[in-house]
Amino acid sequence: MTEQTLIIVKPDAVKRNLVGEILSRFETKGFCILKLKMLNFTAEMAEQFYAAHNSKPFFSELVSFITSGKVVAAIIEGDNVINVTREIIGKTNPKEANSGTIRGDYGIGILENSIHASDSKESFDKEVNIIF
Ligand code: FUP
Repeated sequence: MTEQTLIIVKPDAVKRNLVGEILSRFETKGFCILKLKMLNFTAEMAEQFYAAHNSKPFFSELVSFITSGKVVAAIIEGDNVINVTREIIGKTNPKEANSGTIRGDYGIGILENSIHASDSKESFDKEVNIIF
């Protein structure tokens, strides 16, 4: 089924000039980049975006990190793109993510893990309204 997902290349990866390398993985997989933009998260956007984590001990670090530099957001379209993208990015913690996944190859730590991707259609609908 053709669907859409949202990815965000996070500040650690933008700072290391990995935007092209990361986006190319989605094009190589046959997915289409429908929308693309570079932006800075405000604290308000970050708090909304990560609202599901607002009671977690790492929440303030997460907001500080995502607002710490430019990010690149893209809407990606294709068959089963939500689940396939979660496989392409790998596990949340880069130390547990397989080699060949984006987080496995480029992630620095659980916070600076290079990329975000929506984990469901419901998350996509919420996230896309914050970013685009
Ligand atoms: P994911 O969907 O893989 O991005 O993972 P989560 O929604 O569980 O976490 C969102 C972000 O919170 C992660 F990208 C990094 C951060 N996080 C931490 O900093 N520490 C944790 O223990 C878990 C998540």
